[in-house]
Amino acid sequence: MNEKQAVGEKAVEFVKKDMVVGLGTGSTVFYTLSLLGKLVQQGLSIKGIPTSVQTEKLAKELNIPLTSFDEIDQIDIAIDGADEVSGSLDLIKGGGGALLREKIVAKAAKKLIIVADSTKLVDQLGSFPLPVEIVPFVMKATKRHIQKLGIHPELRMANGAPFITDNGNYILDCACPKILAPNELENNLNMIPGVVDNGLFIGMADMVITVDKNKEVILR
Ligand code: ABF
Repeated sequence: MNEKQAVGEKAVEFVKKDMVVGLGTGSTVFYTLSLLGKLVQQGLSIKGIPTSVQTEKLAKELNIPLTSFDEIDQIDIAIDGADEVSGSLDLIKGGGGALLREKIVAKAAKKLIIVADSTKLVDQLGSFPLPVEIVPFVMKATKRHIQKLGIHPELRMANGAPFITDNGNYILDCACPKILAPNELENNLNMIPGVVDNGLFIGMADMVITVDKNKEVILR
C-alpha cells in the first residue's frame, strides 16, 4: 500500500455515525473518500460537504450523501490533504486550486484532520509556491500589491489559459522566501483588495496523519 493510501484510509477511523464530514480535495483524500464510500454502502450514515466540484463529483459517484451550508452551520470533522506541513502543523494548501472552499470547510469544522504523505513534511513552510486566490477583475494590481510584500506571484495557467477556480477566480502561485512569520503573511495577503484568500492554514490542523521513517503511519 502506498503512503497516500495508508494515511488517507487511516483518517476514516475518526469518522463516526451521523457525523457531518468535510470532504477534502486531492489524491490522498481520494483514498479516504473511496473507503468512506464502501462504509456508506455497508450502512454508515454520514453527510459530506465537498470542498471542490471534483470532490462533489467523486462523492456522488461513491454514493456518499451530501449536504451544504444552506442546511448546516457546523461540521463535525473535516479531512483534507496539504502541500506542506510544518513541525507546528501549519500548512500550505491550494496546489489543487481548491483552497477557498477548503478553508471555509476547515473553519467550520470542530476538528481538522490532515492526511499527508512523508514528502509533505517540512521544517519551515515556503518551498512550495503559496497559492493565492484572486479576483480576475483586478489581477494586475493585485499582483503588484503582492510583489510589494517581497514575494513573486505567477498566474497559474491551464491549457494555455488562466486556471479558473470553482469560484470563478484566478490563482497566483507565489514564490516566497522561507515563511518566517506565516500569521503576518496570511493577514497581509488577505488585506490586499482583490485577494480572496490564500493557502496558508495557520493553527487550524488538529491532527496530521503521516508516515514516519520506518514507514509506519503516525498521528501528530
Ligand atoms: C488538497 O490536497 C490541496 O490543498 C492540496 O493542493 C492537495 C494536496 O495534495 P495531494 O493529496 O493530492 O497530494 O487538499
